[in-house]
Amino acid sequence: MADEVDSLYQRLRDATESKSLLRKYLTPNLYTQLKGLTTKFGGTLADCIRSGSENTDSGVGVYASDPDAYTTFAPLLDAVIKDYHKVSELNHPNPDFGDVEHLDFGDLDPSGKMIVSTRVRVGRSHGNYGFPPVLSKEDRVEMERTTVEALQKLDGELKGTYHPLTGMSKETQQQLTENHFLFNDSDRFLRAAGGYRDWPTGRGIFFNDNKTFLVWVNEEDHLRFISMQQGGNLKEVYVRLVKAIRALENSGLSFAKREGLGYLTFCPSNLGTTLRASVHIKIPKLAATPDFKAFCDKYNIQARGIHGEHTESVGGVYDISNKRRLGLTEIEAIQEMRRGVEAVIAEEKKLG
Ligand code: ADP
Ligand code: CIR
Repeated sequence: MADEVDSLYQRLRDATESKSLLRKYLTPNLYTQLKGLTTKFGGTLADCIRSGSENTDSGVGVYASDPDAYTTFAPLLDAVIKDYHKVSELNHPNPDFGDVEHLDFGDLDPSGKMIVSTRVRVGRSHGNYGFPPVLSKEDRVEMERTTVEALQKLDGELKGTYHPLTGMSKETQQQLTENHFLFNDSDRFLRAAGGYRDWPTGRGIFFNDNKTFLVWVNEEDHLRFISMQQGGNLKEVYVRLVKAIRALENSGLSFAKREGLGYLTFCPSNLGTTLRASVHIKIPKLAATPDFKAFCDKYNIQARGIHGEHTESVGGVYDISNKRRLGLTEIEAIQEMRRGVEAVIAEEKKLG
């Protein structure tokens, strides 16, 4: 709808205080060039900018309506991707998980005093479906069915059960969310992007008995694979995730991928490796310094609150993770996070 995209764009331009990458790169000329275009999946510029225009405090502000948006709206998305991931060219390398038999790290906090838990996740998209703004309810249900079929083939440590949100009690959902396992529909950025359409249909969570391997189905991305456990043993968490990725790639699912961009995801901040490795870590002293943000930027790490993005810290515990996911390999992203976490631990001790 031409009127909608014009009014979204106007809201964005009027928000002179906005620091989003969307506002930075969607110039008047580029807007004129892109506003009438439509992707092969029927995605529009309005679908891509709705979240950042309605939430002008966004950091990124733009979502891809579907895999083809990365081509149709490339002049906008490429600029955002390069800025977010700090790369000058879009030549993302082939996947490389490193030599998982001989990793040069283990527990990042052998004292057990600072790291509460460790989690590594990747996102994956089914190649032949669009992202939430263009997805029908039927498509989402069909994707859920295909995904669950593949998940049910997992065995050993990865063997688990699928729990659809439809029919799950509010109490169970709340408990799983509080314990950091499950997602909910409370992110206003994702809501504005269309991420909660037909909620909760087609969404759910798969996990093994001890909840160390989990799969989110139709949260922000079609799939999120998650490995997590208490404490700081990054090696165990990472090796389990790599095992899961390999098993699921051989289970009949095919994932959207693009030369130079790596794996495709709904949010351009997640492209490439799609990997976010995080610790929940007690750093009350470092976090209270005025230089905390600059410290994180120096190591290419990001601090979030303990209930995920856009939430607050509780009791000096922060979620510290690698910020960049594109332009480096999976093992390099892990090493970037590891170096950052080691620096955070050293700095917190120095301040003590
Ligand atoms: P994502 O990692 O999928 O980008 P969020 O930042 O929203 O998304 O985090 C998702 C959930 O994972 C939240 O409930 C958050 O508390 C939990 N989480 C993230 N990192 C850790 C960690 N290291 N330990 C335990 N829970 C974590
Ligand atoms: C925003 O633009 O702030 C939200 N749409 C979330 C973007 C993802 N953020 C990130 O830093 N990885």
